[in-house]
Amino acid sequence: MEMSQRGRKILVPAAFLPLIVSACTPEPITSQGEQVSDLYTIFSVIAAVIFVVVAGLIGWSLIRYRAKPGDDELPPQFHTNLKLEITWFAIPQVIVIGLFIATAFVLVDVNEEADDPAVTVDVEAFQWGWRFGYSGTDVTIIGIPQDPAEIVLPVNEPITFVLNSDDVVHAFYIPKFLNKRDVIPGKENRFSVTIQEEGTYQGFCAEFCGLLHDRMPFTVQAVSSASFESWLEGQGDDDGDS
Ligand SMILES: [Cu+2]
Repeated sequence: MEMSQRGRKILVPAAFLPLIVSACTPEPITSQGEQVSDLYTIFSVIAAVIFVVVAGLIGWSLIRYRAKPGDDELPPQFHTNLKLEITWFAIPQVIVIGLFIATAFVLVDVNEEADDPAVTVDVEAFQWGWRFGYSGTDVTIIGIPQDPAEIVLPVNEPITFVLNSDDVVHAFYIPKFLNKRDVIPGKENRFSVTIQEEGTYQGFCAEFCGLLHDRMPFTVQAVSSASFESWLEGQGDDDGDS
């Protein structure tokens, strides 16, 4: 009786592992981020089930086969159980192949560039700030440590970011996108997202790039298409100064 209660004390919290793990992931606000988040959840649930089964079996065999008073000899020893060995080889293979396929599908989807993005933002990173150019307009928003950039983007429309660096390697990171891309001098990186929720989201440089690396935050404000259009027009009137 005491054994099963103790077992339950360990196994019940273990069942909450996926919740604990997924709590570490920011709530995604893009359709691509949602796919990544779902993938995390699948991994977490499978990992939690494996943990519970393995820990449970170890616990059970420790208790069930423990030495009892008067047990002076080793229990019968045996080796080779082909069926069992094939089973415990096959199960992890199936799980890993399944996770690999699921990951490949998500990666292909997430990396797919929008055919006809509503907005293309040319992002240039430099020591230490960002230059955001709205392609097809002369609107440019520049952020420096004393005055971080605030950019505005529409929701429910595909947006493509084109990343370039003036100097060293930086990384473009908006945690709520669940997406982080290196910004490499001489190599253009591109990705597309569709933001699904209006709001203000913080962005960072996520690659140590020198003294003021930590002073490169920027803000993304996601608004309705109509608000975005009028904001963009307003920026044009100001000669694109932020
Ligand atoms: Cu940087």
